[in-house]
Amino acid sequence: MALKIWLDMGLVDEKDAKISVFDHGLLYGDGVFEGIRVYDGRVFELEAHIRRLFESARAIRLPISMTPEELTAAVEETVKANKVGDGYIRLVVTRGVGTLGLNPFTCQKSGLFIIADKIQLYPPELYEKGIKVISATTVRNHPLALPPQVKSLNYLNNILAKIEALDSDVPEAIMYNHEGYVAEATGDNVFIVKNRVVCTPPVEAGGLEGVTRGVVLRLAQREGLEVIEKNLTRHDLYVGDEFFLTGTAAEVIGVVQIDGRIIGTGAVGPVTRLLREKFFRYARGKEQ
Ligand code: PXG
Repeated sequence: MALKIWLDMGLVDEKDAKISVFDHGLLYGDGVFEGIRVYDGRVFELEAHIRRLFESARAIRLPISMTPEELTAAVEETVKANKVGDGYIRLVVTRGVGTLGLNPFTCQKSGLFIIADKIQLYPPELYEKGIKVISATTVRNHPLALPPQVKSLNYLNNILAKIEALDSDVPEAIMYNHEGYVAEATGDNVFIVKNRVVCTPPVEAGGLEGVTRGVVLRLAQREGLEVIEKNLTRHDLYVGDEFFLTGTAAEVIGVVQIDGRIIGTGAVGPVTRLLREKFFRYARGKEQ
């Protein structure tokens, strides 16, 4: 079924949802976005995603043509118009149409579109068995270059690491920062469990402040687990009892091997399973 797309001011048919080849979002990757889940027709953590979008935009001096309240209503309307039950929203703000040349101020008006569609799920056995990952040689962007907290349209840094993963026949790569500490995966945040303590790198290590990460940290605390944010080395990943990734696309997924080293017993661990289960109950509104 053809989708209804929110384009700038309102909903249009998918066939009419077109943007200019002069949009700097396309010409320079100049823009910001959010990827958001819908569970049972309810938009997951919309407030957190809208807040992060506005912060990303502020950081790159990109004005958004709507208020956070108006944008929230536009997202809800797009979800309703497409009758999305379980799905995925892509909310994109581009610098807009300008002249050739990278001066962003030639763009008179930022562009905005919202896609609400079905989600392509990973095969269930991947979650059961866990995934293998590698350490990428591509270093995560330096925070004084393009801060990884900005969810920008320029994903080449992550894509180069993803290519390394795919070349090694694994689905994900772990990215390290310029100091050698774990930053994040290409589209997910990193967690380990060691002696029942749940550890994740602080945002300053060079990762996106993931919405899923935030939810999982809260759920882990609620379960009475000790939770700490601290710098992790590659060695820490190798010798953790459990290892998992969190993100809008992957949700909570166990990692059972990295760079040929088996993690823990080689199976998805009990804390990962517990947090995954709690995450779903929370996402589907079965637990507050
Ligand atoms: N790090 C990076 C670099 C990301 O892009 C995350 C961490 C996890 O953040 P959230 O807020 O999702 O828990 C992301 C999220 C896609 C897609 O289409 C990518 C993301 C989210 C949704 C869809 O590839 N990245």
